[in-house]
Amino acid sequence: MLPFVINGPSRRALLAGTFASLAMPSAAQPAAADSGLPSRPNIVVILADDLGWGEIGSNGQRLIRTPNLDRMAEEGVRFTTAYSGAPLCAPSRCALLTGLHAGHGTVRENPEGGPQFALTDADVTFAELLQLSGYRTACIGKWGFGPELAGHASHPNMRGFDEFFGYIGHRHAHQYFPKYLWHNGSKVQLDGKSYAPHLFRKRAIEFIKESGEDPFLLYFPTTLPHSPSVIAGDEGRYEDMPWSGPNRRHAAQVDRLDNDVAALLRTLREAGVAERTLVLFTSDNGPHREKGVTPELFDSNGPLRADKRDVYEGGIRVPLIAWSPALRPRVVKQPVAGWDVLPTLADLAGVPVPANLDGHSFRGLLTGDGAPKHDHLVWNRPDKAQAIRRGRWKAIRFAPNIAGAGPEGRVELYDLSTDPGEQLDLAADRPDLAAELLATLDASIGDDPRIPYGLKTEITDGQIVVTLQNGSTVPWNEVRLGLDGPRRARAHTVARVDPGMAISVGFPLPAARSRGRVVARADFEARGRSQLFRKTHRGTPLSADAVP
Ligand SMILES: [Ca+2]
Repeated sequence: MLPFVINGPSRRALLAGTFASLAMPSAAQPAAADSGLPSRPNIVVILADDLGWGEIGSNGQRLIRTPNLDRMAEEGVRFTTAYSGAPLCAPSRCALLTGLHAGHGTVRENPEGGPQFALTDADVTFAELLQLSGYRTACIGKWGFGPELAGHASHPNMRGFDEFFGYIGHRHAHQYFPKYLWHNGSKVQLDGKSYAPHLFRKRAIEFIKESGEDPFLLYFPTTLPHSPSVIAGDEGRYEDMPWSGPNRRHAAQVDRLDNDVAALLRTLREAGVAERTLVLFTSDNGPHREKGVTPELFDSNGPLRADKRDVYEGGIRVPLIAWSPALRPRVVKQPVAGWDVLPTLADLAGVPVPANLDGHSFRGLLTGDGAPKHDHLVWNRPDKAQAIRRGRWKAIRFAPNIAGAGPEGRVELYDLSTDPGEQLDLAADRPDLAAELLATLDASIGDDPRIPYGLKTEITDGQIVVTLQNGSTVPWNEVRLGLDGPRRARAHTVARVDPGMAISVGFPLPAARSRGRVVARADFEARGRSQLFRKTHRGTPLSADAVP
């Protein structure tokens, strides 16, 4: 059977408009010689849940001790002005994983009583990019998108993670002693007596110890210190503090988080891989005030205003620390955002970055080489409040009848260079500036279709069809498509797949007797760098006689 080839623009690319108009700096530049980071490092992303900017010692915390995070910040790169994608869980995680802010991302709100919002097949996560290029990938902790369904497009196994262990939905993650957790496509029944953060730490340590030749990505979205303030055992050094029970236990949760981070760093060192690993530590939004926790006691937002759910700085500015023995200590004041993480990780892994992202790589800020500055940053909770920061200025627009706003809504304007606490509203003095910022905000929100990216496989007409979709900004040259697996099919070569284009090649199905794991592969060159993408076929059984 001859291979067939379709080399044409994908449907979505046609919908997405012109590539020529894209001005986004590409993350796929060749690595700087003196970058200080090894090529294709292991990557660990630790995401705290509802940890405020001011809740770690290196950002000025006085009551809660975080000696391990403080040491990490001292040895590594501490960002003073890092923002989450949203002031609450699901949209913040969507931005982190997909490189899109909440004006473009798939998930822009937490559900209010309804089902958990889902990621889709169009969402290319940082895990998918790294998995395609040969990283071993795991997500251990709270995923935060529904439904709880194996094989669903929103399941972490379908979004680039070889391994998933944890909670799928965010409400389930409120149970610190869960009755079950998901491991890949199965529910693991538990006795309700195991503290989930302990299980997560244990599995993450094992995952690091399983390091082999391939680099790895460990995404570790812990539930700490999200409410309820449940800990395992006693309150440790906070037991005798004259605070409410929830506040003592909240402090103990942060202590536990600090110890979990220490355990992961220790494991990296003991496994001998620390030198070629980059660890990012951040939080998904500002501090919570739930179930008796009072952020005022701890000054959890530092000098900033408000907390979780607000688009004031306290809701969206978060700790961000980058650590690797290969990095020199530095403090970075340039604003970066959660949607910069995907392009940064793609840059580090040398993978062509998807087109139409909102983020930029901040790799150069880790090494002192500099990185492109955002013209503006936006946060979008359509039914509550929206915000935009451009340089020193920040404008906020509340939805009608929200937060004391009247039926017309309310606009506020702050100069963050002189007023980081957002106390002096200048909207009445500078209505022109506020209007200009809000016009930019409005133009930043939309539903651009995503351009398909990556490798996919499907079984049709007695063949396994491998499709390579160039959803990046640069041509992919000398493309060779083929199969790994029980019987290596002969590769098929084409000269070039342009941005927005796809190529499909059909290969004969492996015979029933050799049924097993089949892996599609694409070898190509992008911007002078050779690439190898591999993807394991999922779904339909791989035998000729199983095809209807
Ligand atoms: Ca959160």
